[in-house]
Amino acid sequence: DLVKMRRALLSVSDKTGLIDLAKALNDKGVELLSTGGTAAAIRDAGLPVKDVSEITSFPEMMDGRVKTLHPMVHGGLLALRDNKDHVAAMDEHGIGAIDLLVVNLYPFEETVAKGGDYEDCIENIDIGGPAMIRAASKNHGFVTTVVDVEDYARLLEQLDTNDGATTLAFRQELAQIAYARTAAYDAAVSTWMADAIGNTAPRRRAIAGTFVQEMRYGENPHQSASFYSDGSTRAGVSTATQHQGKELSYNNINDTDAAFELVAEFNPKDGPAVAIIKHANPCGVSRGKTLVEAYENAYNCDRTSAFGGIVALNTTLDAETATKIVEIFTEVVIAPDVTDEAKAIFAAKKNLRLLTTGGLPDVKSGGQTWRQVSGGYLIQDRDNGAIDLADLKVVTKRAPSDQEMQDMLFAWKVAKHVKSNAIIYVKDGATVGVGAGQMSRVDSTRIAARKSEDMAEAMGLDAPLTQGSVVASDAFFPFSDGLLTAAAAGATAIIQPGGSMRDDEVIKAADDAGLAMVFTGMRHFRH
Ligand code: 93A
Repeated sequence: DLVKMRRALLSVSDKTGLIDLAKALNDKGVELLSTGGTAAAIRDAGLPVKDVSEITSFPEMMDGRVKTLHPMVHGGLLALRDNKDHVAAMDEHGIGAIDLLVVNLYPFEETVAKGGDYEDCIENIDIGGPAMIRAASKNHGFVTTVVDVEDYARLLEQLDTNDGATTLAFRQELAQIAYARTAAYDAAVSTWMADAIGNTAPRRRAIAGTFVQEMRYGENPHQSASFYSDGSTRAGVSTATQHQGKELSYNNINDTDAAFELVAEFNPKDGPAVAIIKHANPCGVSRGKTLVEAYENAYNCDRTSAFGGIVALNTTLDAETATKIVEIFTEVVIAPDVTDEAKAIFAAKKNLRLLTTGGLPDVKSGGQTWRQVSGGYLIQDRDNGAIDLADLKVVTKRAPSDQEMQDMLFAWKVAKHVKSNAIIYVKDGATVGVGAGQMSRVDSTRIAARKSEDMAEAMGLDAPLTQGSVVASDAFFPFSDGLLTAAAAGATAIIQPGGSMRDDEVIKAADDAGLAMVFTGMRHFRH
């Protein structure tokens, strides 16, 4: 199963490592064929190379749209060398076998990422490259396909150990990698087009991504893991710049994403906001007159859980806030930007990862989210649902005060980012109790209230901060028990979707307890 490399076709947009590879192949006596720009680069380096246009007897034409799409190329890649009809066809038409294909594609993803216009993106859809990659990979019994600069060294190693040949196992592995590349490439094209034409329906979408990095491990050390990009340029953990600290882990990426998407709910024009996340759920979210005040209030919601958390800010990290953050162990801090002073303060904490994103994601933007289940993928629109004052329906005798309204809208935004069943107590623009991920709503209500009691004790307060708070529930209260628990903890107003069979019972309980309650008509399950 060893195939000796005699003739190679090199056609690369990214010329990194090209000359070293061409030199090494030439030294091993491999004949080099190449397309315009690649051939010119090889020739400039003083190495012999034949233009593909010479073997096709056609010039590259139509701005390079047609350069390798020719039987002299595809016959040379696809012919089965052990099939006498194929060999006869090669002889008849003077087609020379191509044993090695080295291609990397027009930089479509990079063009999209750079904000290229429609025409630009279209021109950067590579046609000939994927056609050759798919042909050569199909014929991996005889042909070696390299699509990634990273694999040049491995190819040369193979040739060194096998006297200028590659093994079948190696060619199979490279073919598998090659098809992953063409699949991801076309998926990127389809995803870009869906966005460009405004098709936001989760139908007939390509599910694929481009490999970015391998992680040390997954959720647990016995699981391997990697990160794939879907080509999105959304401000967030996947497009952020890391300034210091170890590489992000699987859990870090997941939690940092949750943290930043949550804090982005709060427009910096309305003041600074901070979210602290543990295990993808917030353990404190707050606004503040200053960023440091927002951080301290978020921290005071649940100091115990904040230890080892992820901190997300909706505005530039300043020195004062940085000084506060480093008082406890924090895994990751993510912010749109950072001041030099804050950076210097963080520099002393080697393990703390600092990420900046240059901006906030648009929480109202569309797009899809998807998750895996056994046997397939579940795809849905991103939960970009939002409500404002006009959407709220007051259902109790007492209408909420302005302050209660403000806090309820704040709590509702947080509820969207808390695993169901989600219960969030908020007072003066800060969460004071978060109940997450419980199977029963009343348990979430109890847990959040109990945690607030613990905090009051730890902080030496007379009463828990849930006294005089408002409560958001991500879905309706099926019974009045949850609502009564919240009232017992001191809540004065409730925001919830409504829509339960027992709404009447729940509304009556609210009225009896003197609570104000509003219905949103919208649910925010998050599982
Ligand atoms: O425009 S294409 O789709 N038409 C082709 O026939 C073709 N053949 C190779 N693009 C084509 N390529 C691509 O050209 C390769 O995939 C590679 O990315 C690029 C190399 O061009 P050059 O050698 O001129 O720099």
